[in-house]
Amino acid sequence: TDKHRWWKEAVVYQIYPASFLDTNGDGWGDVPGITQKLDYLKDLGVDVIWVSPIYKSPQADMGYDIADYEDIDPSYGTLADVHNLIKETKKRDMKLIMDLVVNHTSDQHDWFLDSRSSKSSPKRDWYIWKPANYDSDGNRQPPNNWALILGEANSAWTWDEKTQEYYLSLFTPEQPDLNWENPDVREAVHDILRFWLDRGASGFRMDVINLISKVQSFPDAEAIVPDHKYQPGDKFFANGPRLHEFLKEIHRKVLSKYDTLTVGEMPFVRDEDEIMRVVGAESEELNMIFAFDLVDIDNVPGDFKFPLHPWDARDLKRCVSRLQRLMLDRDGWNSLFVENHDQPRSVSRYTNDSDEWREYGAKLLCLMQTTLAGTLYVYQGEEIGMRNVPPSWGSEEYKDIESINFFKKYQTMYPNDEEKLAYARKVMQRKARDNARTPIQWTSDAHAGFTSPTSNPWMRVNDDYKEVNVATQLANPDPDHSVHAFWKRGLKHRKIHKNVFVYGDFELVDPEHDKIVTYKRWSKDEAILAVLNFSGETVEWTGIGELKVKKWWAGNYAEK
Ligand code: TEU
Ligand code: CA
Repeated sequence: TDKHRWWKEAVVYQIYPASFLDTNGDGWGDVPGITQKLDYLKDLGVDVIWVSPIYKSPQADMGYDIADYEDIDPSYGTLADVHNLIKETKKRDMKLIMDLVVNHTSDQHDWFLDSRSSKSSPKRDWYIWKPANYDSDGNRQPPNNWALILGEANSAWTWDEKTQEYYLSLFTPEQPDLNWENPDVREAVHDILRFWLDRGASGFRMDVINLISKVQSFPDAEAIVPDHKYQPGDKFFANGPRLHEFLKEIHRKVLSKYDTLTVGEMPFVRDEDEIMRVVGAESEELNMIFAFDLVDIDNVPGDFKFPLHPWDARDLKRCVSRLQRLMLDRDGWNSLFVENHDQPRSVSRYTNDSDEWREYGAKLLCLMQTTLAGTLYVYQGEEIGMRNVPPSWGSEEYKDIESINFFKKYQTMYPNDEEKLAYARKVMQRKARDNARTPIQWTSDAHAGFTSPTSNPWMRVNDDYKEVNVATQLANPDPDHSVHAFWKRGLKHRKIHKNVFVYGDFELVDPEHDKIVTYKRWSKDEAILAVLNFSGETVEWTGIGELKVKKWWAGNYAEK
């Protein structure tokens, strides 16, 4: 019990506010909409809500481009609405964590406007500016060959006409990277953390926090993706030379003075020692990270994200087991998630989402997540088994800048090649971030009850809302007949039996089986065996060996 912490046991629910609930009829979700649903979340078993960015933002990347860290975007409400939301969470013994996006700002942030105003601006050095390179034909080229993460056909460097230099903008040109080498930048970030902690926030989800330290020589990346001028540069900007120094500084100066939950988003990095440096019990950096193993399972290694990579239960077991061991053998901690606003819906990705199988698939994923160690993150809509957008939607329904850039790239590279464009549409339907960003389906009424019947949702509602919605599932509180009720029960049992599910030991059973995921979890006085069939076939499995199963606990097929 000396290792027990509230943030290990907490169930965190991620809210993507634009698509959660619209209360003023402008078709865009808002902060009062979150407050209105707190009782719903409490009843589900949620302890902490993580709200994706609601700060002032031009929304070039849905709020991950922040123009003012200490104010709320009017489209979401006011600072007073947020204070009220925090007050209402506390009333219900819940907590709220904010999304901290400080690898970059919006290009409309005052700091950047100042920085780009002239080479002698006092804020010039708050961002990463470099002179142009010139090729042998005398054409202007960016300082290196890094690709834009959300638009891989383009450079991660953006040319500024006025001051005749490039600035680094890893995600989109509207998201210039801050220069963390400058101590004033770091202090300004510390102030942002204090601002929100002093207003009652209980911690942060830290956006791409492992990208804040870059290799200062900014070398060219190795060319690994064919037919592309610009290449993934993560080797030089993920977990860079000063990352741990910067994280320890945040801890020393700010976090150590509060009782917080901190989770750092950490793409690209797999090295276990490197992860432990961040999340080890003695590290004084972060409580946990989002490791990408599970959500990268269908990505082609060394490629951009859209190509489809086949996988089976063995791959899943390798990911799961590696991350479980990190917590149990090495005294680190980790998070548990299969969905967020950057990923397709899990029921579509890992299981069969047809009408016949969707509910079974959603319950299978619930069983896996509620029985593994780690702080559990449930993404809005996951608790009712929402699925990807239908294949019938045209590319114009996709609103995410990444999807738009991806489709544009195909149109430019392969104009009028219907086969290639059909392929682009197909992989978007499988992997685009839009899949998780459609409005939450609350009811079977117009617009799924997300907004008023007479208004227009900012993004199209999934066609399946009459069958898949919260109201229908709440009306049927039997776990045999409702994904929601199944989740609610799973979360409840996870709390009651936390010694097994949160803190217990873990061992894979039958790791080489290619269709089922099987493991044991146990504490001093209880043990469970999970047998999860990830294939579309009936599997007969007799590998139970010496184990004696006393009680059938829960299954995705009807139990009665
Ligand atoms: O995501 C960063 C990230 O590395 C990925 O999850 C990325 O979005 C994905 O590979 C693209 O397909 C974070 C945010 O979660 C994301 O929404 C933002 O766009 C990004 O940072 C920039 O702030
Ligand atoms: Ca609204």
